[in-house]
Amino acid sequence: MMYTCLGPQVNRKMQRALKHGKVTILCLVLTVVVLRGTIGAGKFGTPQQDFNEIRDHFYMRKRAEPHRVLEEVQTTTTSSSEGESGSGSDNSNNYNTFDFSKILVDEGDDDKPDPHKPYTLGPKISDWDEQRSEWLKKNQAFPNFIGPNKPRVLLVTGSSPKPCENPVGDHYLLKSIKNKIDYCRLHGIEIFYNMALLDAEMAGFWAKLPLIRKLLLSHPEVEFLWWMDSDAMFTDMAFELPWKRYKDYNLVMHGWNEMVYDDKNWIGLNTGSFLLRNGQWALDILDSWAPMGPKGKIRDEAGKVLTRELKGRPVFEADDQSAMVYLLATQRHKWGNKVYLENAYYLHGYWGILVDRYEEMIESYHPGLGDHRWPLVTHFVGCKPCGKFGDYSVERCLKQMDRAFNFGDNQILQMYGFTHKSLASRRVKRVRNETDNPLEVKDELGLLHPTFKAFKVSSSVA
Ligand SMILES: [Mn+2]
Repeated sequence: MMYTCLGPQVNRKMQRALKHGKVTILCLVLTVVVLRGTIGAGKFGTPQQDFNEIRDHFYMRKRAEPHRVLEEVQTTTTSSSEGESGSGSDNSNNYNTFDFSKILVDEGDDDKPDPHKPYTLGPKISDWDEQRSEWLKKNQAFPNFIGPNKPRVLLVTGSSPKPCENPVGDHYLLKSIKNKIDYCRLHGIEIFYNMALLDAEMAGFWAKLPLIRKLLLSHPEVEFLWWMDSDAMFTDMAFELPWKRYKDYNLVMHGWNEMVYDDKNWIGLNTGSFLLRNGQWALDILDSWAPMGPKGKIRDEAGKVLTRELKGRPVFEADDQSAMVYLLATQRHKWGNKVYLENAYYLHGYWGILVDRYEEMIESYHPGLGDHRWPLVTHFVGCKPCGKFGDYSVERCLKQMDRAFNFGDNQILQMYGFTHKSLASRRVKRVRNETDNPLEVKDELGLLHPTFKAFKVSSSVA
């Protein structure tokens, strides 16, 4: 109809233009098809995912030309499929398609350490007990005990300064820190979340050592530092540690004396969740613990020694846990009398033996027990949701981490009259009716105002 209204000349021109357009579109489609084939984008992905994968591929290779073409294609797809209004051509407001690597600045290499200098965590300090008690005397507003048998505790955890390999890993880190914040708020414990690598030599599982030393020295008011891995979660929100039991000890780890001292078994103790008392003893054991840590040749060679000397240890570079077993097993006379290996409750609890029993625990027991009936901590050893590869199926790890999180979170939600619909569900349901007498409500576990959190009214405070 439109063609007939125009002259034959114009008509032919338009047909030619249309043909050109068709060829252009055909070329684009072919490009995408070929790219999908050659770089192996997701076989069953949506077109959106395919474009993301293709785009990521090119960002990785830093090839500007094809990436520009693809971004244009993508812009048109998203705006047409989602019917976006507004300025149109500009995609810079879209978080979904933004390539995060654009803002990651590479700051270059770290300073290379002098290979002839032996590694130390810091300047030698040998009178920390005197320095610290002097400080505590002068600063009585910052006591190291906040109640009878209630030491001031700093829980320290953290994760890599980089985003996770898969963004879902960051979501699990968020769940993990939320879980720790909940426990610590209830128990009057302070939290430190570290994301900085303080000492490039001590990357990986060794990073906690320089961090712990720094925090002990900067916070003399802290009596116990509680290290907890980011892959460990509190599953008993009501369990208060038996602080009195540890009054004569400086290091508390989950473990068994026979397995460490007799068998030298590399899993005789676990360093994913442990307590270290602030004092000269702590600085000394950190100094003795650290030498296998520096990455590269030292760590690799030390790994061989540990695998040879410890029972059941696979071949890999030196790790902090094996080094601790080795240190205690070979120098029991030096450290043993101040180390408490706890197994009366789960200061660390291996997830494999706990997660399938949560329903049974709910059926038969209640929070506050901390042991096999209701574990204080569920530790996802071998799951690496923030890394590239773990030792277990990703699906099992993430599913079970959700269950552990919800298991713990139900104890928080009950205070406010809610619970998760199931251990697998993010959604919640009401378990208590609203009331116009909110202060009359007593929560089931008494966690709204637990006695272990009550502040002592001190007479020394004016
Ligand atoms: Mn761990």
